[in-house]
Parts: sequence; C-alpha cells; structure tokens
Amino acid sequence: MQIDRRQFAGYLGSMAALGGLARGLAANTQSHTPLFVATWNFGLPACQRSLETLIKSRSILDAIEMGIRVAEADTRVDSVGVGGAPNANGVVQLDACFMDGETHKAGSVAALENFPHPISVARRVMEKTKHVLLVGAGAAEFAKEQGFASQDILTAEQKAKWLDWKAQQAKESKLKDPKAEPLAPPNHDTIALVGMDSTGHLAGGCSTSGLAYKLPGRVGDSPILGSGLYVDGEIGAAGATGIGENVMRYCGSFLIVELMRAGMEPTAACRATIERIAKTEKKKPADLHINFLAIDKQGRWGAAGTDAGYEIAVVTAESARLEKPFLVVYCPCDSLFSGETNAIRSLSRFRL
Ligand code: SD4
Repeated sequence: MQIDRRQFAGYLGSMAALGGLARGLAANTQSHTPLFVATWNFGLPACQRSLETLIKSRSILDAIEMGIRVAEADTRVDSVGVGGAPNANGVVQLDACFMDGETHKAGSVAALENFPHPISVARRVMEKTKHVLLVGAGAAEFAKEQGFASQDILTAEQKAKWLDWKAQQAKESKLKDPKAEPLAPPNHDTIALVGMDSTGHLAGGCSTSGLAYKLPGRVGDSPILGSGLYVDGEIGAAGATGIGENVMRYCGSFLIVELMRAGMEPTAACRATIERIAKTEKKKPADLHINFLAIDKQGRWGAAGTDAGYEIAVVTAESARLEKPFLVVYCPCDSLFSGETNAIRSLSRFRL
C-alpha cells in the first residue's frame, strides 16, 4: 500500500502543529525527544497517531497500541489486520506482540482469527494474564472474554485474490515439485513500531497477517519476542519485517538490541545482523527478504534491509518522514559487502 503525496503533505501539516506540543512535553520532563519509528510507508500515519496519542495520554504503551491500530484498521494495508491476506485455506490468521521495555513485560497472540486488532489483544495478554503467548482458539476465546468485538476480517478483494491463487496453484502443481515450499508470494509487509517518550521509556509492538497463503497454523517471527520485536528498557528496541523463517532462526531483533548494547549504533546493528544471517545461510541478501529497524536509548534510529523497496517512517517532535534504509546488497562471504545509505544516520563509527 502506498500513501500518496497529498496524504503525506497532510501528515506533515499536522505534524508541525503536534511538534510544538511534543517539544513542550519533552521540555517538561527530560532531554529525550519523543520518537516513533515504524516499518514501511504505512508506518507513517501509524507513527503520527502514536505521537498524537502520547501527547494526549502521556502513555507510551497507549501510543504504540493506537499507532499500530491505524495499520490494522486500514483495509488498503494487505498484510496487517483487516484486509490482510489469508492462509492457504482462505482464513486470515493474525499475529502480534507488544513489549514494554521498562518492565520487560510482554504479550503476544498468534494465529488469531476474526479479531481485527491483535495488537490490543496482545497488550491485554501482557496486562491481564500471567502468560506471554496465546495462540489460535485459546487466543480468540481470551479476546472474546476481554470484550473485544469479533468480525469477519477477510475482505472481498483478498478473497478474490486467494481464489485466483488457488486456481493458479491447481494449474501449476502438475508442473512443480510437490515438495516445493509454497512460501513467498509477492506480498509481505508487517508493521513493527517502536517508540520512546520524553522520559526515555521504550516500548514496541508488531502486527501482521503473516505471509500470504501460509500453511494453516504457521506462525512467523512477528509475535515471537526477540524475533519480530524486542525491547530492552536500558538499551533500545528493534523490529523486523520480511520472511519470518529467515528472522526467527536467528532471534533477529534480540541480536540487534544486543549489538547495540555492545556499542553499535542502530543502523550498524541492523546491518551486522543481516550480514550474519546471510553468511550462515550462504544466500544473496536479496533472496532473504529480511528488513529491520531499531532505536536506541540515546534517541538514535536506524534500519537496514535486503529489499530495495523497504522504507521506514520516522516521527519526532520535529518532523515526520519516510526514510530509505541501508540496503544490504552483497553477501559478506563474498567480501564484496556494500550498500547504500540515504538520510539514515551514517555508519561512520562502525566499519564491519
Ligand atoms: C511473517 N514477518 O509472518 C512476517 C511477514 C512480514 O513483511 O513481515 N512480511 O513472516
């Protein structure tokens, strides 16, 4: 889903108004400036809602939840919440997680059916249960008990695309190796949104419908803490988007936070994580489809990915914008490591 220029100008206009308020909020507390960073261009309205919510409620947890709900409610975002792509059986199964860096508490739901806002259910798991992860029917039962409204979240458009895909599969299966993985159809986007308030309180969330036409019951990286998202209140936060199978076997977000703990800045930590995965997988980065973002406690942000179209939204008291992350192009085992930066803070301090 692309947002157009007019919408983007609208966001900037309201950001200017919000900027003054947010600066005031920062000035009243400490030196941190509120900061929200999210994956993909639909992360921009989400981060804008996060900042608005923070200003109103002064709760970073509310800010993360309300921001992600924007993407979940938007039917044009075909990989999150309502309008998300279904699994191979035509059923939308949503995954989400929520983490508070300050308390190190977290909640997740996986393979949740018929509830449009898995991020809110994940937060409720964190706040109302002794558990961290609820899945499938149990997660839906919990959501119902907590008073969340259920609805059919498969849109007519997604149903039509799924029927086409099924017809195509039926044709192709005669030609294809039946053991071939049915993964990686073109759509994959997830919202990972991380933020920090003016007191330095860090939190984050991640929400997705997962890979389109996944095997029923398949759970990716997004609801798995340390994979699709990780927040450490003393260090920073990281999130992921892309093919979950290539992230969760490496605890990608956890690794990024630990690299920041060791002294790397956010972009360098994201890049080093991709480099490590590519090296072990012995694959070209472009074939991995893994994209990360991170923020640290000093208020720096960064991102790196293997998909040329990957963007991040960055919203502060000063501005709201989309940035192009560091693109990891070569496998480090080729010793041809190279990439591009554009607007993301430079890597000068860390040469890998
Ligand atoms: C998953 N990581 O379920 C998610 C999908 C995604 O960009 O992020 N796509 O594997």
